[in-house]
Amino acid sequence: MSRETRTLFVTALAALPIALASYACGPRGGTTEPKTKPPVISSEKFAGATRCDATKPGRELSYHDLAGTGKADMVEVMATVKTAGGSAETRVVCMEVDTNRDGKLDLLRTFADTGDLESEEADRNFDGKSDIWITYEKGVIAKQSFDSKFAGKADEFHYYKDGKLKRIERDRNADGEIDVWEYYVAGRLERMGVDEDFDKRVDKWYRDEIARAEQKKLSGASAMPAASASAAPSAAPPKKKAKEAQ
Ligand SMILES: [Ca+2]
Ligand SMILES: [Ca+2]
Ligand SMILES: [Ca+2]
Repeated sequence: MSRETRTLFVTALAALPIALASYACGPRGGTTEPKTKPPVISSEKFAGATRCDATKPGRELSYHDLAGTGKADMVEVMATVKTAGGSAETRVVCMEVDTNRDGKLDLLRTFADTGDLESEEADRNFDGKSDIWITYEKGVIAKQSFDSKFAGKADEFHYYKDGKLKRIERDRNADGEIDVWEYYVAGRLERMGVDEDFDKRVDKWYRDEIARAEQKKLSGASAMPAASASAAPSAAPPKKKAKEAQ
């Protein structure tokens, strides 16, 4: 099982959802009973962990030793939920994993009563603080937030519609205000607005440069819009969108 755990972690860095398939089927069958349990379960550590509150009535906590080291490296919270058909069923509503086996849980997943993935949260640098948060709507990715500098707060936000990336917002100077807006069409960066002096207004829109860069990329050359390139006519800065970000 150690390989699976490792795979999970690697995937957690880049694209948490992909790893889910292997877990959704449940590692429970293959796990051994751990001799020791991790010191904390996440309710206190992860913001989105109310689903993990095993003290609620009808909830049940179980510990698993995926790596076979004798220590628990995974916790699951089961709850009795009502299915669409009206019958009661026991399902996993929360799972937490210690991906690097340092005794601390660093990956959290919560599931809706329907069984759909609801949220993911992870501590990628194992400093005890979450630095990536993902939310899902009916099991489909809706938003990803990153603390890209491990500074204690999210500074990069990816928004999705119907599971497809639509917009990325970045806060480059860590003042809590978005200063780069990137818009994606069919998975490709179409235009980008940059607030260069951090006054919350876009100073430069890149459009033609991006199109040219895409062309170059296709012909094998490296590509990003050059800062010196002339900017396309500017539209009003998307202020509302900046506020959307937490
Ligand atoms: Ca860990
Ligand atoms: Ca962290
Ligand atoms: Ca900023």
